[in-house]
Amino acid sequence: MQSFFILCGLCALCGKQENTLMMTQRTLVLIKPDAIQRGLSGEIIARFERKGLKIVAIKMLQVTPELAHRHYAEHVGKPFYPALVEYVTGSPAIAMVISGPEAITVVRLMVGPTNGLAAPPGTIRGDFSTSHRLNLLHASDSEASAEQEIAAFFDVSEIFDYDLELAHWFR
Ligand code: FUP
Repeated sequence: MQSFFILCGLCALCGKQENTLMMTQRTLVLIKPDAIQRGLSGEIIARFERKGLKIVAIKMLQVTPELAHRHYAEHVGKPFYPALVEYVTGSPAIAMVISGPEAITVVRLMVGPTNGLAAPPGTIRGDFSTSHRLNLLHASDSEASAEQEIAAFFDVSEIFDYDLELAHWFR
């Protein structure tokens, strides 16, 4: 089997090449209105920070119906769609770009399955949601959607490129 030699995002810090398939990725996380109304945004952000992931962009915003429509385009026409848009546009949300090794997969694993009732304990939805719709947050599910969603929520000038000083204690 052919293996690829890929440099991880930390090579500039540690000065070594990592013989690993680990890829530094960026993903969009949207802390949705129910999480903010329930006072869970700090808990959610802290989980990503404690994991060793890096927040490279963060802001509060009111999701407009247009942005909701674009973000949930694949669900237009489904029975739950009107309630979904009403929920996500009904109160402010917090958008973040999170960076780290395999961040798209890692963040999705931390978030858990869509339905809070089915999400295992230890995941954010599993620990705090009992709802299919009010499931606290969104996280990109692929590289293509991460790229598209980051561009939809953030201008490039709002995304920061910096070194996490403690990175060598995480990997
Ligand atoms: P996820 O990727 O886990 O956020 O979930 P989906 O993209 O499948 O669904 C997007 C949102 O639609 C969910 F966050 C909640 C809502 N939804 C419902 O309200 N009911 C459903 O049956 C499925 C999804």
